[in-house]
Amino acid sequence: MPFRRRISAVLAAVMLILVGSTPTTRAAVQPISIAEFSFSPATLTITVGDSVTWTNSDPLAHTVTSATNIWNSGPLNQSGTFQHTFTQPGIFSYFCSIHPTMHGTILVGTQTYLPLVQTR
Ligand SMILES: [Cu+2]
Repeated sequence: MPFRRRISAVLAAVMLILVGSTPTTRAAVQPISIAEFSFSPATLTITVGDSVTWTNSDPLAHTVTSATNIWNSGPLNQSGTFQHTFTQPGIFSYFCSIHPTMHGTILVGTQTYLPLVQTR
């Protein structure tokens, strides 16, 4: 029955809003290592408000450069670190500007749809 279906859709939308507004987790700092010419993990899923800290373990410099010019670490020498906080949801690609074959992706989700992103 169409009317009941519409009510269900509205209820589902309200429930999503309630779930999304419940502060069940705090902002976290997530580590990514740069080692042997790769970012590890290469794809990282985080929540809006989380920060990512990259640490270069290689004996030569790398950068963490946003593909859309949102951030750029500049050269990080061995043991150098760079941190960025993600305040908007989205898919953020980055690379090393010294070795452009090095790529990484940060998936920034809200609590509402983060489980969908992680579903295999
Ligand atoms: Cu590099």
